[in-house]
This record gives sequence, structure tokens and C-alpha cells, in this order.
Amino acid sequence: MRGVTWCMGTMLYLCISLLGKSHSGTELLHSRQRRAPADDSKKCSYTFLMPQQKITGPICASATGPEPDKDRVTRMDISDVREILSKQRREIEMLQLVADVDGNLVNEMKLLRKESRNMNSRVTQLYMQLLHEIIRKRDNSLELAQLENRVLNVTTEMLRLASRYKELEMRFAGLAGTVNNQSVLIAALEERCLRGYGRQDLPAVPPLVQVVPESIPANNNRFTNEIQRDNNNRAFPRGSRMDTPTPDPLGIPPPPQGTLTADGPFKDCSQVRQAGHSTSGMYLLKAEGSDRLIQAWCEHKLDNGGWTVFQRRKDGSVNFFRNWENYKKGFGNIDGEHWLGLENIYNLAKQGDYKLLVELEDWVGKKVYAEYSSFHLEPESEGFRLRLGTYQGNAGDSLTSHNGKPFTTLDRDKDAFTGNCAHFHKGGWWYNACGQTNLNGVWYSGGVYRSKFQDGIFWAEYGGGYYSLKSVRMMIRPID
Ligand SMILES: [Ca+2]
Repeated sequence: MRGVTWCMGTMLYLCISLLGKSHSGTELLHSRQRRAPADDSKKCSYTFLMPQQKITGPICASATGPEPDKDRVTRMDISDVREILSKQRREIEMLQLVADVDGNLVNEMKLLRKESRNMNSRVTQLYMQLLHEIIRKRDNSLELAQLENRVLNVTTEMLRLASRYKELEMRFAGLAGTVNNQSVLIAALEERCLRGYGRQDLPAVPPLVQVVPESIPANNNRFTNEIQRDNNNRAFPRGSRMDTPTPDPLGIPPPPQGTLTADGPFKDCSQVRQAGHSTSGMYLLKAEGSDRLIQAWCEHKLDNGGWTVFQRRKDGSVNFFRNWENYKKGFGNIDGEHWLGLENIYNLAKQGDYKLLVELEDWVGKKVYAEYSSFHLEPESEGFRLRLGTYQGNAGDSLTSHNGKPFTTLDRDKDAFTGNCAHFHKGGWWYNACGQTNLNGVWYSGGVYRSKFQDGIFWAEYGGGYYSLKSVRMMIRPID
């Protein structure tokens, strides 16, 4: 029995020595070993003193071995712990990483918040702008509507005026017809009167102009009895003064009313030009040897300027069928149709050697001229007889046949015809019997006219006796 106990003790020792020497229980064994005799080392390293136990029953070897001590730390535990530790370390690292990532996320979040705030303010700003735009557009549409209304109003007014104009035009045409009929009637009555006085032997009508021009100005197929109308078809009462100057058919802008220069008076327009004035317009003149001031139109745009205009026709706005006194003193509007007056023309032209320029314009806007190398009038005692030099120009010479003739008006017959040429030609002129030109006649619209007498503004060499010119000017300038 003793042998069995020993062997079991030896086996237990071997088991402990295998497990390691650090355990306190093992140390206890060591201390016991150290106390064991040296000669026993060959048999067993440790001597176990075990209490003797009386074995009464059979000894059974347990197949499962002794129950493990729960408090004992094994190498496996350590490795487990190490593993756990490393696992925790990894987790810590992981958490660290996650914490870092979270930190970045927080920063990003802050940035995003800031950006969001900025975006919000930007959106607010844009919204305000949008509101502003909407308001502005609404205003614009209101303004547009107002403008449309105004356009509509103006259009209505325009239509109203157009219809009124048409009405007036019709009335005018009616009146013109009446005037024409009355003219014919008056002529017939006059003829009857003359017969009544036993003067049937006298020719009632002066010979017609025999000149048949080679070419009548174009646009000549319009026969008309419409008299005293301007090219805009506006009618003016005969002899009345217009409130505003009409557009100049010869391209000269009319001056503003009352813009007479402070300079002067000048002896003529040539002197005005020499004084440095280059604008055509009204100037104050005073002929040498005369104490009378004259308002005259100076033409400075034509042929170096310096022309004194003494006669002008352009729109039929002034009645030229006047008496001697009127033709002597002058009439009309200086910035429109006018006659400067025989006395003034006489006084101006006797100051030196003057030449005459007659400018004619037809109804297609073509201008021609007739220039006479010298010009002056004889005094009133000689009936303001016309004195002309030689002709040059492209209008043809229709005035030389009037050279040396005194002036005739309705109330002062000095012409070579048995009757009064002024009566038939309805103007005042240096009539012969009666003549090749009638620049103070009746202003007809459209060119070719139809009348009992040749009373239009004609220049026989240019258009014949039945072509009334659109505009005419007569002007003088000292000979160069
Ligand atoms: Ca006569």
C-alpha cells in the first residue's frame, strides 16, 4: 500500500513540475523538496508526506481526472487575455479612427451649416430681386398700356382731322368751281357792257401767246381750275398773311419770325453779304438817296449770294391782282410771296449797275434761270419803265419783249394793247400787248391750267402760255 501512495505522489509532482514553478503551491512543494535527503534524488525529486489513510475499500482510478481549479490562471487564459487586449487595442484604434472621422464630419457639418446660412441669405436676396422685377414689370406694363391708349387717341384724332381735311377740301373744290364760274360770268357781263357802250369794234381779248415750246415740262397732263392752292393742297385766303412761314420750295429755310439782324440798314443785299452775313433771310435796307427803310429778303445761298429778292411766288398765298398804289409800295410777306414795290426796286437799282436774275421752278422740281446783264427802272413819271440788258440762261428769253415798257395795273393802263392787259392777265406787269411772260399772274396748282385768259404765272419760252410755274423769284445784284 505504501508503494502505491508513493507512486501517486510522484505522478502528482511530475504533473505540477510540468505546469510551472511560479505557482504558490509549487513553491510549497519546492520547500519540501529542499528538505528531502540528497540520496533520494535518484528515486524521486520530492517527498510527499501524506497522511496515512486506511484504505478499506477498493481503490478506483478516476477516468476524467481531478476537477480543474477555477481560480488557477492558465497559459491559455493569458493568451486569451492577450488576445482580448489586442482586440480591445484594435477596437480602440478603430474607435480613434471613427472619432477622427467624426471630428472631420463635424467640421464638414459646420462648414455646410455656414454655407447653408449663406445660401439662405442669397436666396432671400434673389427673392427680393425677383419681387422688385415683378413690380417693375407691372409698372412697365402699366406704362405700355398708357402709351397704347395715347397712340389710340392720337390715331383717332388723326382720323378725325383727315376726315375734316377731306371735308374742307371738298368745300374748297366747290368754292373754286363757283369762283371760276363767276369769273366766266363776269367776263361775259363785261363783254356785254362793252357792247352796250358801242365798242364792239374793239378786240375783247388780247392775242394769246403764240410761242409753242418744244417741250412742256413733264407732268403736264393735269388740267385744273384749282387756283390759289399750295403744293400741300392747303388753301389760303387770297391776300391774307399766313401765321407761319410755309416750307420754301426752293430749299431756303424760312427764318424765324422777327429775326431781323440788328445790323444795317444796308444799301443792298450785296453789302449785307460783304458785311459777313451768309444766312439768307430778312435784312433791313435803305437805298442811297432815299429815306425809306426797306425790309427785304437777301438770298445768300445762290451763286455766291448778295441777291436782293424783289418778287417771289411759291404757294398762291398772296393775291397779286392789285392796283397801282399796291404795286408802287409793295405787298405780301417778305419770307413768303411778296412784291417789294416799284418805288423800292427803282431806288435800289439806281444805286449802281445791277443785273437781274429770274429763277423759275416747274412742277417736277426742275429749276431754270434767265439772267439779264443789266437792270433798272425809270422813275414813276416814266411809269417805272423796264430797262434790261442782254439775256443769258437756260429758261429762254421771254422778258426782252417787255423791255422798255412801262408798268401797267388794273387802274393804270400803260400797255400797248387796246384793252388793259392787267385785266386779262390778272396782275401787274410791264405789259406790251400783252406779253410773253406774266410772273405776277394767278398761281395755279399743277402746271398746265385751263382758263379763258392766259392769266397764269407763265414764261412762254419755258412751258408756254398755259403752263403756270410752281415758284418764281426775281432778284438783283450789282454787276461783278
Ligand atoms: Ca392798254
